[in-house]
Amino acid sequence: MKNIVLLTGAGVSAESGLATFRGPYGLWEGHRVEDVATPEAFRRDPGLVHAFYDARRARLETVKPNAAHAALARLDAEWPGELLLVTQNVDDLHERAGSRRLLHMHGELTKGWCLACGERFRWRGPMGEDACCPSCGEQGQVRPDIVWFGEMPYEMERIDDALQACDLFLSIGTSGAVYPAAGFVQTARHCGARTLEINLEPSLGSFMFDESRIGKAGELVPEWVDEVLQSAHSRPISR
Ligand code: BJW
Repeated sequence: MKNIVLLTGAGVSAESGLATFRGPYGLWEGHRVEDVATPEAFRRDPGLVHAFYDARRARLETVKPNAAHAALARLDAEWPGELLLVTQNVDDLHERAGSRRLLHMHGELTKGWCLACGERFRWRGPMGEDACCPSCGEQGQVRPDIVWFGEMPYEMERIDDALQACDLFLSIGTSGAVYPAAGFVQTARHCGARTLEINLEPSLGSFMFDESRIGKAGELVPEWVDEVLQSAHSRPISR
């Protein structure tokens, strides 16, 4: 086993205190994510959509990475083969824990995107409807750099290449409700990878995995990382 692709979802950040999207506490002030995370919702009611992301950006400053983020960062540092951590999460807890081989397929809360000049830039604090672009100076054209429903997730070619080349695909803390991420297991499996999921409950695509470990990411991910690193250290990897 040389090449690993990891997919994370909201469940990996739940024990840090960030809400997941679906399930009993998955609503934001009565709105489903499908109703606020769309370009149509932003055109219809930009104030509502900015309020959703401004509240989550503020919350992000109050939370810390948990044991699952830390274990994945350790794996990144110590794994001698190829590794790619693809996160659907827009929080920055993986990078704060130390992960480097990481990409955010659904964008980042800490970035803005100017619809006037196309620039993307770091953003701290509230954005709101009147935000001014730090690049071109245009006001009211800045949106969160987030991939909404109907928009193309970032870096799909790089992800697809990694999935086709991986020996092990691990999905952590995601319900399997949103595509294309929900289909990654099929690509990896089709290309011969072993597939494992770690989730609090069986995901919608659970039947497609070779193995499911059911429980909290903060407990099961460090255990799994120990197992994988022990086996790598006892069996040198041929490159
Ligand atoms: C724990 C835990 C603990 C809790 N330990 N576990 C029909 C079929 C196929 C596709 C489609 C379709 N109709 C429409 C589509 C496409 C659409 C889609 O998938 N829709 C579905 C609703 C069906 N997808 C898209 O539009 C995507 N783009 C696309 O397909 O582009 C191609 C294209 C473009 C244009 C034209 C034509 C084609 C874009 C998807 C963008 C998703 N964006 C969001 C919001 C933005 C980011 C943000 O605001 O944060 O991303 S939606 C939201 O869901 C967010 C998440 O990243 C994403 C996934 O959620 P996740 O992470 O799985 O969270 P939950 O809450 O669902 O699950 C958490 C899990 O953790 C649960 O299972 C818990 O049990 C578990 N858990 N605590 C371990 N402690």
